[in-house]
Amino acid sequence: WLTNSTPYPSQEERSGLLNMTKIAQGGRKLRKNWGPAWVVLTGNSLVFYRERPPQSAPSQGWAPAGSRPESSVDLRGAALASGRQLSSRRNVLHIRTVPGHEFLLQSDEETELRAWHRALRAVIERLDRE
Ligand code: I3S
Repeated sequence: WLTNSTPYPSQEERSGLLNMTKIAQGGRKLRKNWGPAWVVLTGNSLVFYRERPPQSAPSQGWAPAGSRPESSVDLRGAALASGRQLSSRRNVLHIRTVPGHEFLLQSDEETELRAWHRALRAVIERLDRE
C-alpha cells in the first residue's frame, strides 16, 4: 500500500505481533480495517508482514528469510503519538509519516505497547538528529 521497494538493510530493533490498521494514505483518509501484523522496527523503517516468519528461518541480515514484507514505511520525520482519540481500543499508537501515510498500532498488553512506543521514539529521534 505504500511502497513495493525493499527498505535498505538496517538492523532490527524490535519485532512482534500487533494489531494494525491504516487510517490514511498520502493524506487521504482510509476506512479502518484492523488486523494482526508481524511488525519489524529497523533503524529507519517499520516493516509489516502478514504473519510471523517461521522461527527456524535463518535471518538474512535484517529480513526474515523467505518472507516478503507486505508494506513498509520510512520513519524519517514521522510523527508518533497516542492513538487514544482515534480509537475505542486501549493501548493505541498513531504514526504519521512524511508522505502522509497514517496507521494505528495496538496491543492488549500495555507493557508491550509501551515498549513499542519507546523503541519507535528512539528510532525517530535518532533519525531526526542525523
Ligand atoms: O474510528 P471509527 O470509524 O469509529 O472506527 C471503527 C470503524 O472503523 C469500524 O468499522 P466500520 O465502521 O467499517 O464497521 C471498525 O470495525 C472499528 O474497529 C473501528 O473502531 P476502533 O475503535 O476499533 O478503532
